[in-house]
Amino acid sequence: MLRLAIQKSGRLSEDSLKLIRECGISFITSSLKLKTESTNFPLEILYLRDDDIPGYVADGVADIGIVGENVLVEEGMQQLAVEQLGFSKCRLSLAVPKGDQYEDISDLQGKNIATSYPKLLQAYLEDKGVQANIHTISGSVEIAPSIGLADAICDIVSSGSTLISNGLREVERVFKSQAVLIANGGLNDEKQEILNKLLFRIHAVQRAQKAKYILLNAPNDKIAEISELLPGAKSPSILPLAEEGWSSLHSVVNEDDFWEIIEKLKAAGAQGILVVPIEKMIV
Ligand code: PRT
Ligand code: ZN
Repeated sequence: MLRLAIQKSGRLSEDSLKLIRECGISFITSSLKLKTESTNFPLEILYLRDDDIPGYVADGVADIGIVGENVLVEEGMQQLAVEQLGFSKCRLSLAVPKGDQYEDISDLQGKNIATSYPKLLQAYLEDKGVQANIHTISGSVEIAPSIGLADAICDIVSSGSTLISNGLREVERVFKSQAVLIANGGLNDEKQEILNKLLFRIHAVQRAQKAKYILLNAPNDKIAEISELLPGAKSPSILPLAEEGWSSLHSVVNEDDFWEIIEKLKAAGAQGILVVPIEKMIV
């Protein structure tokens, strides 16, 4: 049985559980429980505070875990990272009161900066050749300038609305983060095999999230031109329609180039275009 540590309650919890469920792994959750076992996969889930996850994985109390890269790197444990998971995207940024003069990072020379991420901030300032006084606080960093505790802050930002509502302006991006899967370096063969199975499923889910299944009708004399526009897994599947001279083409397109392709397909004579989500994608 592989032991997975996820955040008990916070911004990573829901998406971590969703990913595991999308991998077809069932389990019963209860807010009172500290751990659960899957009913159909050799996985046990431990619910922990996010800050404790890297340490527990490094010590082998948990075999694998899901945590923000910001926490992982701040704790100096980036060697545990297996792969980025694409959710809980955010950035660690420097911000100053919005009325303050700020041109570049040298304006922070000798200033007081409040943060919960002293190591990441220190590394950034050193890289830029700036010396500042870092005040480490564990929460409510955004109020530090207004209570006179600091001249600037360095905190996690996602939409930016917390900064705005506290009269602050984002001036530097220190670190980009997202959820990452981490693993203990010394897993035995059995556990490694379970992890490989889990990764196989995660990859299938991730691939499917980026891809869309596309179906369209085309006159037969346009099939070659339209097929060129459809990258697909291999080449499009082509089925004759009941109407003479027409075919149905099926393929897969990437979400990122989706709108551009649709325009081109229409221009090339495609009709009745349907785009549907894909649940899993195995290559
Ligand atoms: O209790 P526990 O210690 O487990 O949780 P926590 O309170 O330490 O962490 P939590 O749940 O707040 O965040 C967990 C992880 O989610 C972080 O380590 C990041 O990797 C990621 N994440 C993604 C965020 C945000 N987005 C985020 N917006 N973490 C925090 N915030 C906070 C930020 O600190 C600020 O207060 O949200 C506010 C800013 O949000 P916007 O949208 O107003 O910019
Ligand atoms: Zn935390």
